[in-house]
Amino acid sequence: MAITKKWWKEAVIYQIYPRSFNDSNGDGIGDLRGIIEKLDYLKDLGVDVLWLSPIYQSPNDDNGYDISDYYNIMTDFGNMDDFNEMLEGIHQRGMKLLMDLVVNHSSDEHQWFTESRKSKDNPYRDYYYWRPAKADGSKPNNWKSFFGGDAWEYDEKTDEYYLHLFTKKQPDLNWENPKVRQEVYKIIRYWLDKGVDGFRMDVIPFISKRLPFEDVNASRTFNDVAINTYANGPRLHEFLQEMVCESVGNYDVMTVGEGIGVTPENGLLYVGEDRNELNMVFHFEHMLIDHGKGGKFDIVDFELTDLKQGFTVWDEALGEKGWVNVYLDNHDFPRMVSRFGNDGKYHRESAKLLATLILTLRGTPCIYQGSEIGMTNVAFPSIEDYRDVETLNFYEEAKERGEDMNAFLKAVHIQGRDNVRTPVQWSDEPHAGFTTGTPWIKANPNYPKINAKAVLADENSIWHYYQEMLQFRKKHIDVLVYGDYEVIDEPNQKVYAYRRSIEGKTMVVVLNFTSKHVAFEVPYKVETLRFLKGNYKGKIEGEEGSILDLRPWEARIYLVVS
Ligand code: ISL
Ligand code: CA
Repeated sequence: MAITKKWWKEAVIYQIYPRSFNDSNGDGIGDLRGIIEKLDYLKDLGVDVLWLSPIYQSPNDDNGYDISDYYNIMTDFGNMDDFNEMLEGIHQRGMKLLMDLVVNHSSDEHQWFTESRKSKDNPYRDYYYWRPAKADGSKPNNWKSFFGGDAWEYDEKTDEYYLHLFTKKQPDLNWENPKVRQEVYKIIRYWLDKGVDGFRMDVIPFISKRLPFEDVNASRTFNDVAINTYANGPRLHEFLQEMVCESVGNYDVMTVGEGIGVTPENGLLYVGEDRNELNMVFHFEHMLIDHGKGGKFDIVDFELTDLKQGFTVWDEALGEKGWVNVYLDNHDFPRMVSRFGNDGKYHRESAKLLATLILTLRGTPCIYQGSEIGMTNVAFPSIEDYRDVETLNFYEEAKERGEDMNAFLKAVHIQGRDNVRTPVQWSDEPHAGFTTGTPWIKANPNYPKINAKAVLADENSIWHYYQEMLQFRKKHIDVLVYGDYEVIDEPNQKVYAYRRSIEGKTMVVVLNFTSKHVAFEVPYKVETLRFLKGNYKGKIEGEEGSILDLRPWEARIYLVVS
C-alpha cells in the first residue's frame, strides 16, 4: 500500500498554552489578544497549525482542562470577538487553528453537573457516573485519581459518590448516555462551523469506562493501570466512530488524540486509515521513560536506546497505515532541552539537535511554545512559587506521609508541570516582557539571557535554526514526511542515527546525544554522502572512510548521492 498524502501529515504544529503565552492587558494572565500580537512572530517562524490549550470558560482548577461552558471564551482570555479576530488573523496568514477538546470530563461548575448533583431523578443525573458506597460503607471501587487521592468523591446531598479520574472538580462524563454524546457532537460542530481546523482531544482513550467499576489490583504501575483500566474501554471505538460520523468526519479538519494508554499493539485501532477514527495520536512511549514505579516524581535513569525505542516501535507498528505526532515536550512534561538535551554548556547545540530530531522523524511534529527560544526547566526555591494542581496535591500527600520535602521539591524541579508553564520569555524586561503586571506564575529567572528578543537578533540562534529547519522540512516533504524511517546502529548509547528514504532518495540523520566528541561509523563511504544541514556553523570536519567525528551534541543531515 502506498502512503497517502494529507495536509495534516505535512503540517507542523505549534502548541500555545494561552495562560503563559502573552498578556496583552497587564492582568498577569496570557490572553487571546496576546496571541493576536504574536501571529506574525509565529508566521515568521514557519509553523502551520496552532494548537491552543483550552480557552473555554473555566474555573481553572486545572487551567482550563475543567470546562464550565463549552460555548464561551474564558473571561481571563477575552471574549468571542477576540476569538473571531484571532481565528481570522490565523487564517489570513495561511495558518490553521486546533482547539483542545476536553470531553472525558467537565468542570463541576458546568451546569450539567450542578443539575446532576441536585437529586437522583434530575434529568442530568446520568450525565455523570454516580454510585452508592459498597455494602461495607467504602467507596464504590479503589480507583485512584491522576492528581492524588481517590477517584470517587462523596456528595452529601444524594448520599452517593461521583467519579473523577482527575481532580474532584473534574467529574467524568458518562458517555454511555446518548444525550451526553449528542452534546459533545454539538459542541464539536459549533466550533467547526465557526471555522476552526480541528481538535486535539484530551485523554480521549478514557471516554469508555469498564463497567461495573471493579477494583483494580493495587500493586499495578501507573502505566499499566492507564492502559488496562482507564483507557481502551469496551465501547471506545464505537464512540469514536460515531463521533466522526456525526461531527468531524463531515469537515476537512484534523484530529489528534492524546494517546494516553494507547500502545503500539492497539494504535492502529485509533489511527488506522481504514478506521475512520482519529488522524493521529500523541503516544506516551518516550514520555514515561524516566518515571519509576511510584510515578512521575519517582524518577529513574533512562538511556538513549529507550528514547530511540519509543519512536522506533511506533513507526514499526503503524508503518504506512497510520500516523503519529512527534513531540518531546508539551504543557504536561518537562522542557525538552532540560530533559533530553543539555541546558548548561551545550544549551544551544542540544536545543538545535532536538529540533532536528522532531523535524525529521516520521510523523507530524509538535513544537511547544518557547522551545524555539531554548526555554528551560525552572527550579523555584519554594512550593509557594508553584501553581499546578498536580504538583500541589502530590506535595500535600508527600508531606502527610512524612517524606523528605526537599527531595520532593527537587523532583518537582525535574518533573513538575510548571517547568513548562512559566511565561514565554519575550525580552529582558521585567517578567520576561510577558506582562506589565504581576504574572500568575513567576518567570524563569534565566530570562535576561534566554529570550525571544535575543534569539531574533542573533543569526546563529536556536530560533533561526528552527526557522531554517522548518523551511528545510518543507523543501524535502517527499522524504522527510512520507519517506520510510529506519534506525541505524540501534544499540548505540551515544548517537541516534536513522535513514529516511523514498523512491531512491535517502537522507541520513546523525545526532550525537553526548557532550563529548564521538566517532560514529555510518554504513556509507563519506564520499557518497552530501552534507545538507547541521547545527554547527561553518565547515564540517572529521569525515574519513565511514567514520564521522561528531562534536558535542552535533546534528547532521546528509543526502546519499552514490
Ligand atoms: O500530566 C500528566 C502526568 O503528570 C499526565 O498524566 C496527564 O495527566 C495526562 O496526560 C492527561 O493530560 C491531559 O488531561 C488532564 C490535564 O491536566 C492535562 O493537562 C491534559 O494534557 C486532565 O484534563
Ligand atoms: Ca491578560
